[in-house]
Parts: sequence; C-alpha cells; structure tokens
Amino acid sequence: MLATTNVSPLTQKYLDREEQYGAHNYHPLPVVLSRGEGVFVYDVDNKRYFDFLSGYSAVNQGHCHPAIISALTEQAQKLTLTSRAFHSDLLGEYAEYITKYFGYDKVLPMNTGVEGVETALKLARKWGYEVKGVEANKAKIIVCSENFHGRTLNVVSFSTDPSSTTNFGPFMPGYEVVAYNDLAALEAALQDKNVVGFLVEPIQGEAGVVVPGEGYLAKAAALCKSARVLFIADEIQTGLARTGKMLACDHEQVHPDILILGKALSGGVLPIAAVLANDEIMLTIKPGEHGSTYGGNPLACKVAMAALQVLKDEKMAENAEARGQQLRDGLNALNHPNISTVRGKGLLNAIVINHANKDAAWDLCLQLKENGLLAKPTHGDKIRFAPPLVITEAQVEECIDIIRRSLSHIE
Ligand code: IF1
Repeated sequence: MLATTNVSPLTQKYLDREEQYGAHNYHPLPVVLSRGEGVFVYDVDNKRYFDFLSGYSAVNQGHCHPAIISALTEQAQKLTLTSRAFHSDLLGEYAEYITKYFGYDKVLPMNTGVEGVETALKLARKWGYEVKGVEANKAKIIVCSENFHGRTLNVVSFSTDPSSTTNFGPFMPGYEVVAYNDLAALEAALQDKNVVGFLVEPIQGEAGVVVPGEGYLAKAAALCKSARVLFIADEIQTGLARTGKMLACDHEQVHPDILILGKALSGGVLPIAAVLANDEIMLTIKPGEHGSTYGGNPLACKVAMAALQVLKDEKMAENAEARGQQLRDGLNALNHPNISTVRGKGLLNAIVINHANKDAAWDLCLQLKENGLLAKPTHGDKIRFAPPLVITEAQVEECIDIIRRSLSHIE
C-alpha cells in the first residue's frame, strides 16, 4: 500500500481500501473527510479544516447549506426522476426561474459540467448550419490554449494539456486553438466564415486562475458579434458569485450568446448543469435530437432553485468580492519570498510558488493540512485558494495566518 506521511492509523485504513479497490485517476491529498458544514470540513478523526477548494467551486454556498439540504430532502421524498418522457410539476417552474434569473429565453438542463459544454457545442454547430448557413460538416469552433472544459473525448480533443490528451486519440475535428487573452489571434481566427462559436473561460481555473486583461471579454464578445460567431461562456467554475459578481462576464457587462453553468448550481449536493440561450439558438435542437436521462429531473430543479436563491439572499457575490480583496491583500502583505504571484477575482484566487524544490507547492499543501486548511496545487507550482463564499472577515484573517505559518515550513 501507498505509505503516506503523517496520517492517523484510521486515515491510513481508508486510504489503503480506496487504493486497493478504486481507480487511480486522482492523486488526492492524504486526508479522509466525513463531514462538511459551511466553510469547514472534518476528517475521520474529527479534525476541522477550512475548505479552500470548495469542491472546485461546486460548494460556493458552503457545505450542506441548510436551505439547499431541506429542498433536497423534501423533494427526495416526493418525486426524484420522471425522465423527459413525461412532464413534471417542477421543470417549467425551474426553467422560468433560471431564465429570468440570467436573462435568457430558454434553458436546456443537463447534469455534469462537461455535458453542459457538449450541449453548448452541439447548439453552436446546429445554429451554424441551420441559421448562419455554414456548409455541412464544415463548422469550426474557436477555443483557447490552456483551456479546461471537461474530460469527454470530444472536449479533450481541443485540450492543449498532454495529461488530458496523451493516448486518448483519435480526436474530434472542427476546433481551432488560439492563445488565451490574445485579441489579435482571436480576430484573425474569426475571419474564417465557417466559425460558428468561440468557447472561453472568463478566468482559466485549471490553468491556475489565469485572469485575462481588463476588457478582454468585452472586446472578444464584440469581435464575435461582428463576425456573427456565438460567444460561449463556460462559467461552470467562475459563475454563481465565485468571482465577486453573479457571473464573471458581469465584470465587463458581457451577455454571452450561450451561458454554461454547473458545479455550484446545486451547491455541491448533486450534479446539475444548465445551458442558457435565446430562441434563435435554443430552438435549433428539435424534440429527440439531444437530452439525458437525468437532465431536468424534479429533484435537480428543486435543489437548483434553492441554490440560486441563497446566492442572492445571502449576498454571496458581494461577500466574495470583499473577502477576496481581503485575502489577496493579506497574502501580498506577507511579502513572502516563495510567493511570486497572488492573483484572482472575488474568491477564485491562486498563489504561484517559486522555490528550488519542485514539490514545494505540494509540501506547502501538506503543511497547510497540518495547520487546518485544505488546498491543492494545480499544474505543479500554483495553489488555488477558493473557500466557500460564506467565509467571514475573521475567518479570512485566521486563514492568512495559517498560510503565513505554513510557508515558514517550506523555506
Ligand atoms: C476533474 C479541473 C477545475 C471546469 C470548467 C467544465 C468543467 C470543469 C471551467 C467540467 C470541471 C473540475 C473537474 C475536476 C477538477 C475540476 C477542475 F482541475 F479539472 F480543471 F475546477 F479546475 N468547465 N472542473 O472547471 O465539469 O464535468 O467536472 O462537472 O476533472 O478533475 P464537470
């Protein structure tokens, strides 16, 4: 078995069992969690941690938010799934709620984020052929280098990350990669009349919380509009108050042609994704041309409405804005020689570690764990700091001190 440093015998027992019987498609931090509440998670020895990953921004509302859990438990005892072969009493209510919430004609409900991305790409192609008039099978979609949009074969077809693509070929054609945050490259690619869509993360999460230049989203959206290309925003990670606005696109008043949501759409309770668009795009998909067993199930409808309502009721975007500024200011004030960059928006942040030891970011995360804060490196030297949006001012101060103390162990 994989021996891990510094874990209790009880924890090791859980690690060994998972190692034995579970696929090895992740390399998690050696911690075994059994309970979550708000900003905190607790391990099997009942040790408390600040969760600074929030389920990769799926738990924006805090772990086991009472209003979301009661929506879940109440609906779970009534009706959980009808399939779309029949109607339910909740899909219409949810569809009206979420389309008015974000300002679109219609929603296509799906489950995981990547299903939402796949749905958006199919809509863009369908619209391209049936509305824009692109020649059959010639549609092209522009994507960005260092993108992360999920792990299906179609979506990894346009990944630039070898760990997502090696030995998974052959890949889906019809995608063109341009440098992120590069308007000239985008403008050049948009000259091709077969381009039907531009898929972009308003902030690149997996790449290490890469924030594009001021005005990039607005100018990119304008270029797409003049080229009659759909601006497709993947807000699965950046959306739902995470960056200090309800959507990251709101920072630049961009209204995407297709909006993709996931993760915190359920508050971390079950997989719920949504694709929003206006009728000219959405109605290109006709009955029987797309769907999924669980898409729009009544349990998801009830949970999603509760998850969206608490974001507004508890002013989570405003708190993310204020707490994120506090966190970045506090991290910058450390002036620590091993932190080369502090970046992010709202409570989607990352630090870049510069250290001779290539494992310094991992070692720091192990030390943070010892000190009661859970975070994980992405792409080697970057550590994402993304706590639930319910974190308080005092808790941010406490976490900055935990980070300060932990850094002294990797010098
Ligand atoms: C893993 C990353 C984050 C996403 C964006 C679509 C999806 C994701 C912008 C797909 C999912 C998750 C997937 C999870 C870890 C996590 C992740 F590191 F993989 F890239 F957050 F940065 N668009 N991101 O971030 O949504 O199908 O997973 O529901 O696969 O390891 P999904």
